[in-house]
Amino acid sequence: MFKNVIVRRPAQSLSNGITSNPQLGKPNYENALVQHDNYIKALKLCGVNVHVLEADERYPDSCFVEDVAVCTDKFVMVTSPGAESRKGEEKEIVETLRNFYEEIKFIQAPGTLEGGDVMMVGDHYYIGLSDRTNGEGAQQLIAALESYNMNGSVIDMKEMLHLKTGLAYLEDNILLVAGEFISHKAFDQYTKIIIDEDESYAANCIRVNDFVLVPERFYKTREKIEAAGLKVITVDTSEYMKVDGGLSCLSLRF
Ligand code: CIR
Repeated sequence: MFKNVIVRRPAQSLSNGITSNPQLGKPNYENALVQHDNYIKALKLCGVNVHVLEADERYPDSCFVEDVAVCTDKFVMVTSPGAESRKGEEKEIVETLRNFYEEIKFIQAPGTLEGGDVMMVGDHYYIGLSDRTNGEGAQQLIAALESYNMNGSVIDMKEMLHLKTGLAYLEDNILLVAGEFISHKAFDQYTKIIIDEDESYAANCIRVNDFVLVPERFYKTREKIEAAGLKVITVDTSEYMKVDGGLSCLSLRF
């Protein structure tokens, strides 16, 4: 069960966020704020306490707070973003994390790691080796996990921005999979829900206690998740999609 969630309000500079989809246009700030309000409301429906941090204009992507820390039951790892414009964002979360964790660890250079590349399945953490997360960063996280009797493994990847761009663990052995992860051997033991190519953005869902948050207007994905017996809440994240962000990126859950 998750008790706490941390989010950061979007900055007006979100329009300068990193994107691989410039053809979608720039995010509209007013809409982004409304969508963020609705995201917070949906999280509250899941029964968690939502801690809302102020916008940080210096970092266009700072609302994607998932990338700056990896929260486990026993410790928190402050990451080291691989994207140049995001370096330093991680420092701004440390004071907040001190309210929740006694054990705070830090990824050290030359290691890089972004939380979007880390997927928790019980005590096991899958770590995607993406353009943002390198082997050194992954090994530092694995060593920290092992010192607390947990473990991790690395996943090679080629196409996706982050591991969780194409994967979401929905508990009960159910895994949402898209694109390059559909036939990845590492995930053979799971009951897979395969995301259609035209809905691949919707692979970035989150299970929060009794509900799965699913992006709005991805009808086939929603149907498949409901058919697996799970309760769905939809949230519109279209403004965040324009800068490659989704439901998981917008929060830290622990
Ligand atoms: C970035 O490229 O860093 C942001 N525009 C999007 C971050 C998405 N975060 C995530 O998938 N965890």
